[in-house]
Amino acid sequence: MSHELYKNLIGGQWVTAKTGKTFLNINPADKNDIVGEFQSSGAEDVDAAVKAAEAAYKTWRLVPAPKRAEILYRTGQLLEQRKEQYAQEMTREMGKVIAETRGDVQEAIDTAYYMAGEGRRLFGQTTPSELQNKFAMSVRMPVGVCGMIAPWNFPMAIPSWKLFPALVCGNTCVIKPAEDTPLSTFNLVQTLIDAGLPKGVVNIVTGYGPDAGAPIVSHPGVRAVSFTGSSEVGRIVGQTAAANFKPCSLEMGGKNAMIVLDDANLDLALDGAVWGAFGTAGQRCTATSRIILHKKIAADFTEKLVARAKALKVGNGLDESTEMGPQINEQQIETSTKYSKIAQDEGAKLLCGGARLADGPYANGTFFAPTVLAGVKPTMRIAQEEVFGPVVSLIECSSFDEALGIANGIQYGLSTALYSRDVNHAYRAMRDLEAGITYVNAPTIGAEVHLPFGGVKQTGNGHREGGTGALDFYTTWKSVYVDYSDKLQ
Ligand code: TXE
Repeated sequence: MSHELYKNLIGGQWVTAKTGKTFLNINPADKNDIVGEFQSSGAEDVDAAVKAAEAAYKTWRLVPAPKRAEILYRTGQLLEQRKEQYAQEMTREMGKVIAETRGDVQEAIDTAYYMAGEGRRLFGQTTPSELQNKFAMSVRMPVGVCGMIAPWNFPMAIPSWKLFPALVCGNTCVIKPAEDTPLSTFNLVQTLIDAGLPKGVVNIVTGYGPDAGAPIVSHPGVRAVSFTGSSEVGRIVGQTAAANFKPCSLEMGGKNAMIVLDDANLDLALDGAVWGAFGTAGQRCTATSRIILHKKIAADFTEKLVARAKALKVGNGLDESTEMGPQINEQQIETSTKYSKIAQDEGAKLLCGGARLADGPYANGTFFAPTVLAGVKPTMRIAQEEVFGPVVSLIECSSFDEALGIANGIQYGLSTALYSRDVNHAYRAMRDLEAGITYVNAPTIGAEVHLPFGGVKQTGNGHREGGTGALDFYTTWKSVYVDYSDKLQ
């Protein structure tokens, strides 16, 4: 079957990479289905994209913010019309089930409308001055050209979290989507263009991380970098940005805990566990990967969770009845397989899954069985390291205090959940769980776009996407003093 060739978007033109190389975007549910062919770009292509963004910045920064916002508003409207088509294409390139890819596009729609509203706010401050006849204020200024490096697990939502606030603030952008899911970024940016975005304001360069991502981070014309991805790459990106004195937003991994106490609504907790652990086939930075169970309810909860995990319908996400899609690629299969084995070697008990699904309908894809491991101890590698697959660890505890200690005893700090009907426990969880996000009686996944998103400890470097935190990253403060005394000082 023939497939489409996609080109880089530089200065409003669709151009091939100077490298002359391309790569294929393949459906993880069916390796024979080629979604598209994309440019495998290098430093020269990035340089051209940055120069185009610098040229566009000269005029875009002067467009009034409410007018920039109108383009985002129209983008939201167009995305609503295109939602089903884009969701289907996203499931084809990423694998997650169609209900989730509809949610991914919806997240971009919500972000478009939310950031469109910010175009009429972008508040600064007026303050008293120390002197008579002098006025003092602080105003938000755009940063300039922003570089964006995106992962594959939220192929449209995450690019929208980066692009939309950057644009409303008056920045221009060079974005590199993940090599596994570039099409959704093209769909998003095409929608911005159809909504009236001027040429060169957003530029797309596709390719592999070291070839096309690294030059974005080090390019002197790029004034800020936003990265979502692995901790290993995040460290390199952060170090390069720091060496060049660039603001850099890093959002990386998680090892998210759900605590279930003996006074919890167990059915609710069970639903939260299944969705949190196996939604997006476990490939979320907020996925529930540790469930800390009070020993009084542990046996009952475990039995029901295993039954639910075994009953999940795994398959092609385009089938409406599928509950869990494939892993994005072979590397993710290897990681899930490796950690299932490491856990057992360290003494955990495999209750279900633990292996690739390779037969019959699964033969052409990268499918992994929903996996539950019991008897996990907090110090085991499976309880400490991110798997990013449908693999959940069950850890028993005897008290709420012990549960808090286990939940906090990791290097990450992204999302956490407590299931309990005790209001005192709920407020203590809110205060004491070391994480950027805490849910009470809800799973570890399900962020809303107008709240800050990000983590503490090694999950990130303190910046937030979503909410007004994004505006803080994509603007820089300028203090302005106006002396209207008409006197020599
Ligand atoms: O991530 P990478 P991968 C975690 C998760 C997963 C692991 C590997 O644990 O198993 O990362 O996934 C670009 N300079 N998360 O390999 O490599 C790359 O091209 C600049 C968590 O996909 O970090 C892609 O666009 N850029 C995460 C992006 O970085 C580079 C979501 C992410 O790729 C680069 C995804 C370089 N040297 C994975 N090398 C989350 N927080 O949700 C790669 N890239």
